[in-house]
Amino acid sequence: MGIKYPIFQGGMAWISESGLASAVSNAGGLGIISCVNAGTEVIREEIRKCKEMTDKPFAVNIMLQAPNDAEIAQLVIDEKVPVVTTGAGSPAKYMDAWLAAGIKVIPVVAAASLAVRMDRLGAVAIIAEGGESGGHIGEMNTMALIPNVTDAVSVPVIAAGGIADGRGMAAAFMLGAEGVQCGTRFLGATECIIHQTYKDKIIAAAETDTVVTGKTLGHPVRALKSPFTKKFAAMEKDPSVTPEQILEYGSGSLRKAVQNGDEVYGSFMAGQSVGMVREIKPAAEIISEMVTDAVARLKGGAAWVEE
Ligand code: TUI
Repeated sequence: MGIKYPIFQGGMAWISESGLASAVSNAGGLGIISCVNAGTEVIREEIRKCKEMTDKPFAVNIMLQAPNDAEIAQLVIDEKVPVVTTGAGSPAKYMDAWLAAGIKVIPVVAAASLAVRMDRLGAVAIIAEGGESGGHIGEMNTMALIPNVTDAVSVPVIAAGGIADGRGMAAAFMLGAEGVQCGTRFLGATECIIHQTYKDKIIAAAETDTVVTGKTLGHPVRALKSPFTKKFAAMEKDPSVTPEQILEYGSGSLRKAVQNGDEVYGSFMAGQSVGMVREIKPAAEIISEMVTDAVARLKGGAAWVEE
C-alpha cells in the first residue's frame, strides 16, 4: 500500500473530507475521502485538494447505495485515485474497470461470503467490519467476524468495528488481521469537521450510549441514543407507520447532525468504541499513540500463558 502504519481512517458519510483524510495520510495511515455528500464535482474537488495536502497514498470510499455511485466509479479512474474502498454492497460491477485502471480495490464486507467473492474478483485486501461500528452495519461482531474472514480469503484483512486504540489494534492482529480501520476514533480528531455539538456528544458518550435502529427496514444503523433514534424506533414499532414514512423521517438526519449539530432531528452516528474517545487530538497523535501502545501490548502479550 505504501503506507507506514496499517491504520485506515473509515470513510464516513458527510464527514470524511480532504482535511481529515490528508492529515491521516500525512501521519502515516490511510486517509479516506467519503463520497456521500454533495455531487460528483464536489468529490472531484475534494480529491484534488487531498492531492495538494499530501503526497502520500489516500483512498476514496464509495457507498454502493449512493445515487451517483456509477459516476463516482468513473471519477476515481479519471482522477487516478490510488485506492478505493467500497461499502454497503458488492462492487462487482465496477471491479474490472478499476483493476484495469490500476486502482487497488478494498471492499468493506460484513460477512465472509462476500469477502470470498471479492477475493476472487481481484480485491487487494478486505476490510471486515463488525457490528460494533457506527453507521450501516451487518449482523456479525468483530471478534468472530475477523477470524472467519481471514480463514476464508487469501488477501490481507483489515479489521473494523470497536477498534479505537492500541489494545484493539493488537487484538485485531491476534485475530489474524493485518491492519485496522477506525471511524469513531477519528470523530475526535482535531481535523474532523463535524459540528462542535457532535464532538461534545462523542467525548461525553459511554460505551452503552449507542443504539441500532432500522432493523425492520433491513438497514440497521448504529448511532448515539438521541431524540431522533427514540422517535425512529417508536415509528418502527408502530403498525400504522409505513416504511416509507420512516425513511422520510430519517432522510438527511446524518447531515443535520454533522453540519448543524441538530439535537432533535440529527442522527449522531458512532460506534461502540465511542466510550474510549475521551479527548480531541490531532490525527497524527491518535495514530502515533495507537501504534506505540499496540507494539507494547504485542510484546507483552505472552505474559498470561505458559506452554
Ligand atoms: O457503509 C458502511 N457504513 C455506513 S454507509 C452510511 S451512509 C448512510 N447510511 C444510513 C443513513 C444515512 C446515510 C453510514 N454508514 N459500512 C460499510 C459496510 N458495508 N457495513 C456493512 C456493509 C455491507 C453490507 C452488506 C457490505 C456488503 C454487503 O453485502 C451485501 C451483498 O451484496 O452480499
